[in-house]
Amino acid sequence: MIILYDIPTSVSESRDWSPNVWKIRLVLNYKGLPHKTQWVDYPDIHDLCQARGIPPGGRKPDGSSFHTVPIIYDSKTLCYVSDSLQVAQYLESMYPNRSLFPVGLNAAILSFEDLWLDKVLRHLFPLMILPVYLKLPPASQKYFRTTRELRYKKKLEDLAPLQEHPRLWDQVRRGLDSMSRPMDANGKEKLFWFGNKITYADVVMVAWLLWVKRTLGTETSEWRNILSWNNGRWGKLMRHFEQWEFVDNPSRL
Ligand SMILES: N[C@@H](CCC(=O)N[C@@H](CS)C(=O)NCC(=O)O)C(=O)O
Repeated sequence: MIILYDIPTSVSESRDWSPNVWKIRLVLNYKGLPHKTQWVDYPDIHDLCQARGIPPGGRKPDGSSFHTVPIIYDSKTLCYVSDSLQVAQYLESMYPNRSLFPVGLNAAILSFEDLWLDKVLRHLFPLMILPVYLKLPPASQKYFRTTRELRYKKKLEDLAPLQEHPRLWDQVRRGLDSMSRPMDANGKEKLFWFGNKITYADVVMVAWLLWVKRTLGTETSEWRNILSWNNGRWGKLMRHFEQWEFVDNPSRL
């Protein structure tokens, strides 16, 4: 059995939201690997890792490291693994069925997240930080506000003032345009980054889009817009991945 550590929201019926954890949940679900989520609040991640000797998964701009989820514990190997890419590669090497890192594509897949970060994520961050904060339980909220306000040198409420939203969402739209263009070159009807074959690059895109979906909600105009952009490309991708969008077992969304 595999344990997947994740940070909960305060909403008991939909606790999952963390994009980095969703990458691994999607990999586990895609590969059909049984697992169970263990919830841990932000301020407790450090102690958990210290106690179990789990290496840090995050790096601050000053170069120092910090502990992060996702973390998995695999009872088959008695191993803890942290950092989403390392976990994904570990799962690929231990459980190679339904490969997400096809031979010959490793370099392209490993560098994919930097591209996605540059084109899309950096525009999404300011828009998402406050909505994420509002969903967290009090202990995580306090930690999140302190660490993020230190990182961004702004109050969370000032990261994306309402009057700036149209401009910021337009940047997100243009970022997604620039990801859609190379995908269109594979063929407009092809759903995945490498055309017909699902890889970890698609998992990365879907996990970050799930972050938006689960944080803002499916009824928001922002989410509906994303689904419709680029001739519905993102909507089609998300619909395809719905079969792996569950927490722990397929009956729990
Ligand atoms: N490089 C790490 C980054 C993971 C990460 O930043 N996780 C966030 C949750 S989405 C976290 O645990 N942050 C802990 C903190 O901010 O103290 C990965 O890809 O797994």
